[in-house]
Amino acid sequence: MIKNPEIINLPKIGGHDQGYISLIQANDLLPFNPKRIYWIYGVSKETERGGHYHHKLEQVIICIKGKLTIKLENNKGEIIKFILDSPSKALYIPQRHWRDIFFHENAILLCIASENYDENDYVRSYSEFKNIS
Ligand code: T46
Repeated sequence: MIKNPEIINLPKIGGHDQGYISLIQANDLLPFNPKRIYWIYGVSKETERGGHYHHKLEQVIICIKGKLTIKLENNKGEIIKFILDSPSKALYIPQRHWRDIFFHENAILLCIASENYDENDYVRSYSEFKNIS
């Protein structure tokens, strides 16, 4: 089972002319039981979102369209950058990572989340995040 941030290569079924199906099944590639799915779209050209940390939430993120650059920082101050530029790739984000998400033009982000929305799970101040590290 995955524990660290990691790109997951998803199945890609189909072909050049008919197109493709990619998928994630709960007991297969998904390292948690999903409770919430949301998607982010209509983000202006070259915009950054995120800028927070979650105590408990785990996520799998897929870039359905376009390209995302995702920068993660863990409690030890280690920073890793990932590029999602294909709907057949997913990024697993464990708990306790600060994230900055850069949306390149017209990107659409799909998130499968382990918990329902809870503002108390967020740390939105970078200095507060560094203090709990
Ligand atoms: C992450 C990226 C990928 C809700 O009311 N319900 C929800 O389920 C969500 C996700 C958000 N909201 C509200 C809370 C805020 O007032 O929508 C507003 C923006 O939410 P947030 O600051 O979480 O948006 P992002 O795009 O910065 O971050 C979200 C996730 O929270 C985050 O964990 O990795 O999407």
